Amino acid sequence: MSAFPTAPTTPAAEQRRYDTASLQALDSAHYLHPFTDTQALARRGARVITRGEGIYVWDSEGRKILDAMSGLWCVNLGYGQASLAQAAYLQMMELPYYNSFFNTTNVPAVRLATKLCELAPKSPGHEFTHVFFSSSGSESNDTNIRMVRHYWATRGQPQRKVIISRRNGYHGSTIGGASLGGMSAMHEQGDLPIPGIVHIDQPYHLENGLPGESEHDFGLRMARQLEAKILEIGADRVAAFIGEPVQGAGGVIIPPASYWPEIQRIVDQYGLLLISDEVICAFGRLGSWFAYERMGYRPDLITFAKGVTSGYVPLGGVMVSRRVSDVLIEQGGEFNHGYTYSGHPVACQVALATLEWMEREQLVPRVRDETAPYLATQFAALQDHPLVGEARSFGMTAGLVLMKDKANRQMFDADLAVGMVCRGHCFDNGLVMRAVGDRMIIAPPLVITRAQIDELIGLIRRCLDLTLADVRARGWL
Ligand code: PXG
Repeated sequence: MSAFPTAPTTPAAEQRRYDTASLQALDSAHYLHPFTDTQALARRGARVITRGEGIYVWDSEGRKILDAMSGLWCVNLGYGQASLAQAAYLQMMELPYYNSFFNTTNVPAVRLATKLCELAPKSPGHEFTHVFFSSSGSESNDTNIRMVRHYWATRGQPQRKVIISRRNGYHGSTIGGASLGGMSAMHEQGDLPIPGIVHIDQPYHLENGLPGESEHDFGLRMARQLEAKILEIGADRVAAFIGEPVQGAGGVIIPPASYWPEIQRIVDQYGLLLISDEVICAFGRLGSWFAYERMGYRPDLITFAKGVTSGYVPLGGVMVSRRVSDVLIEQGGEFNHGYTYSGHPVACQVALATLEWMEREQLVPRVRDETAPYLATQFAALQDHPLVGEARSFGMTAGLVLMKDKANRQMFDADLAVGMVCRGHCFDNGLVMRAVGDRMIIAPPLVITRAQIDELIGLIRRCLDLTLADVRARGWL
């Protein structure tokens, strides 16, 4: 058998046969994976994922896995959605590509930009009028850096360049995106952040809260770090603040309810732009089309990607509110920025099919009123497990903390990497659940049903039990 079966000519109804060992050998010989120690992966061999259906994927050995991470926070409609594939096929046959430079445009990009502006809520003095397209979240945040600096220069304040972000935030992996992000391991490689980007603390009560401090007070205190930072730098030098509504890659960090309204107050007081990085949180993930609706703030710019096409093809972008678009369009002249694939017709057509499917199936209200509240109750119940110190969800994101001694809020020694032990048990038991340190996180496809949530919670509980037995056997408890 060749390592490579022929490319699919028909949808796979049943398991194809693969030579897993050969694929793994070629994988380690030629494929540099993202965020991966290639040498360590070569020893273990990558798991080869070969197909998906609904909320499940299968590997090359035929093992079924419940994908509680929606791929990488993106396959919101689950696998095997024929209408998305059909949209891509038909658009490829009609017009697979044309650029949006040099006074040209294309129909899917126009329709999608219009649709996205319609979907964002309007309030007096606040609406989204325009969309700039890219192919990823990272590119979109690079666009944000350039756009906010161009905005302030156009307004006659070119010194207003600094962007304030948060430690343990994630905004992508390009030089700009990784600089905006607050991941120290990323900053260590390649002298990041670039100049003009500074970080404040994240609103993570468990790590940064003071003894006895309420969540409410903690939220206000963390938001006020923004004010202190603005005053330290000088308000006339600060261009924007960027944050994720709920931090995803950082471990599903759900801010206290007091946090975002206070950020809004500070942003208004000092006049900076507010960027809501909704690459994970938009398009129903938090039970609303856009995440800021649930959080009590009004961004000037929204970063989006991932769920806009349910991950079926790459697409990202920046939604631009009237405050910014009026200045850019009326006074900004040419914005010297763009990507070959800005407004890619196939990607935009798949996005339109995604949004149409969501509207037809009433997916956002279903998540908000039905499945997310059910997940919230079932997930929080995991807190009775001896290893679980805290278990919370927001919409279709959830995180729990593995603790050595939950009564005394004592964590395991980080070097033991208990989260990775737990992740290993998940892997072996047909469940994709991520470990971020000792936080175990999920973001299941938005199409997950109540019965599937029961199955998911059952799997998590089984893996927690196995982890507990393992940790005891190793003498760590
Ligand atoms: N912003 C946010 C909030 C993200 O979550 C990006 C920007 C960058 O998007 P692209 O499309 O350039 O990857 C992301 C991406 C993880 C993980 O470990 C999360 C992301 C990407 C890779 C890994 O959870 N989020």
